[in-house]
Amino acid sequence: IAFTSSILCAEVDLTFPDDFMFGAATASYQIEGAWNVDGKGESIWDHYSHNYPEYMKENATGDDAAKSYYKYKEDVKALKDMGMNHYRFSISWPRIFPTGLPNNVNEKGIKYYNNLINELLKYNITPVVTMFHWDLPQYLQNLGGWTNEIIVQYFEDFARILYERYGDRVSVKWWLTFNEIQNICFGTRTKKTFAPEPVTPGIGYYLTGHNILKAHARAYRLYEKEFPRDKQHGKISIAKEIMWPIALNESSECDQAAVNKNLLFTSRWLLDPIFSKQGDYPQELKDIIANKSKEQGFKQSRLPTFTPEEVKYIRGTADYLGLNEYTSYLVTMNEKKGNVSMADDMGVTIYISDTWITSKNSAWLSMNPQSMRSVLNWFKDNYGEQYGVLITENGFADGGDLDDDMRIKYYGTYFAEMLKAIHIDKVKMIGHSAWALIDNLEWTTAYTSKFGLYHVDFKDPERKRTPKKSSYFMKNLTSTRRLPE
Ligand code: BGP
Repeated sequence: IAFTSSILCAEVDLTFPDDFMFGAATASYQIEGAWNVDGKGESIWDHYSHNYPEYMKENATGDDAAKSYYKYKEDVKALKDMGMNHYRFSISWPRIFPTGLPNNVNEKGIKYYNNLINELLKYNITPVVTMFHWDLPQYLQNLGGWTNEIIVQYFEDFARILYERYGDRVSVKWWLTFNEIQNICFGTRTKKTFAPEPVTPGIGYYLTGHNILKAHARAYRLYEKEFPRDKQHGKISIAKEIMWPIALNESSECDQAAVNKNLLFTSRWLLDPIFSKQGDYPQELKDIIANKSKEQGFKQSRLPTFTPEEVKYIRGTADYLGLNEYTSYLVTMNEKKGNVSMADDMGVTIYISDTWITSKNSAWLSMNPQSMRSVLNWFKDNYGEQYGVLITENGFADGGDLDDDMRIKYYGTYFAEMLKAIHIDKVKMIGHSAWALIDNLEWTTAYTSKFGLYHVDFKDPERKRTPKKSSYFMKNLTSTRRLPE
């Protein structure tokens, strides 16, 4: 196995702590298929791929995807064969409530995830359950989706049924309310690559984040109130994506400021209300958006406000941090005026360096292992060391080869940086979930980029799964609990 961790790890203990959890991740729309089977309702991704095929890469759909709805036992077997001890998967809201409204539970949908959870528990694999990984019921989108506050109530109702039906088994104790909040807000961007269809930029974007923060807090508080922890022992968080910004010119103060501004608009915006001591949006963010709004002739800021009660209600609603950490980008200041958009509010331009190893199969992904250690330290320095971190996603895209040496190199170097964070920087780490367990529909690139530890033959009606070389790397890691020299 081509591997370079020895160089990077010379100064660090290569052993993982005993309680470090190894696992892999997927999401419902990306793997399940069976889009209209057994009473499942239409999701925004079904709607989008069926109605705007030209916006999907190669006109793809997730109608069948990797057929995990039928093949989940094989997915669990893959986890078992790699010695993984957790599986991060998501629940399709329209499979549970076909319209998203809480008055019509689809028992067949409930049963599918019950079967999956039971299969995992059979092999002692801990479920890490994401409640929402982007496949919103279209019916709720017709009400305005995340921009309509009524959805906060419906999300709470959805969370309740999940706690009721799946939280009973003691092992279902890791919950994530939302996957990548910022990306959900971007779903409302004007670029036609992402469901749902665009809503007003610079307004819908902030409104989406605002309502999601409220919905997240509702699900957290509901659990506290109705599902006493002495019975369910659960831990709840969100999965936040953070791409690590690096100053284009390290010695330029202006570029350093761009780093902070980028973090403010991409991460602190959504993390501060939950994780900071004072709660609420950062003052700096409020000021920037208020000023821009005023210049643009708005009577009030485009950033919605929380009441003091809401600040208190949202603050502290996480028991750990779920972190999707893939890569870095270079940033430089770019003050623009005029446009009502988050990009212009932020005023930072993003580049990928041509000296980095990039993935040919992804527009945004480069191999930047130091981003892992940087993000982990940034989080600890900003929000305190009490929060353990579960890497909820991390992985590399290629064209799907079984000999996936680049993926092995990626994981090796990222794990090395994670070990530095654990042993040298004393970051509290819970574990790591590789994206992805199997090849799947990757949103904007559909079936043209592959992240799986297992290959899926999408031409085969049976969707044959085959372990890639990286799956053996993982197997070695889980059995030795040590990075190879
Ligand atoms: C994250 C998503 C995953 C997964 C991954 C790979 O943003 O949470 O669902 O898709 O990125 O990215 P992409 O599919 O854009 O290549």
